Amino acid sequence: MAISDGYIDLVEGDITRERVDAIVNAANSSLLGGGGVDGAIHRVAGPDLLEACRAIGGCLPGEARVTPGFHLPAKFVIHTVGPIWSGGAAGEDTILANCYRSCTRLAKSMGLVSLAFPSIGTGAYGFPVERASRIAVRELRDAVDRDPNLLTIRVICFGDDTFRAYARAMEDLLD
Ligand code: AR6
Repeated sequence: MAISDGYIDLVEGDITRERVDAIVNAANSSLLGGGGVDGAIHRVAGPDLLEACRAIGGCLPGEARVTPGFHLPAKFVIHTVGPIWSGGAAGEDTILANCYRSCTRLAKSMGLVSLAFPSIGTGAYGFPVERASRIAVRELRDAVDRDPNLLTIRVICFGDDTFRAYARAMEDLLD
């Protein structure tokens, strides 16, 4: 399943298969791997990715760091760290928005023009997907508006529930 609003291509699938300039990883602050999309990316990229992450030494929530993609079809991996959901009054929205901004800013500084994002924060970290999808859609549309060189932003949803939440957010947030 796939839809587009002229800013974002929304796709149901597996981000490790994306042949783009960079895929985004929903990592943790250690950058030393984990489950979910992080585990999937490390499995396909191979052990060199862990070494590259170890050399970086960590990443604060809302920030982003880049490594090569190694055995992935994507050239680079942009690692970002979402907020750990604790009810929504602890700055989670801002941290999540900062994740998207940090990733697109880093991509722009490197001249990368095609990016694929997972649904950051909505798995192990527990961010409600309806709320997260609205933040993601808003931030990614703003990024496209700010950077005319950004050709492609894909959001890769793992499963139908996530896809439907993002599709609703794209529809509801049309001006
Ligand atoms: N392609 C695209 N999306 C995926 C894939 C995939 N191959 N696999 C899972 N997802 P999560 P978080 C979706 O838990 O909530 C890790 O252990 C998943 O269904 O990966 O930011 C890290 O090391 C969900 O919709 O990331 C951290 O410790 C979305 O990706 C922690 O989890 C995000 O779920 C980060 O938690």
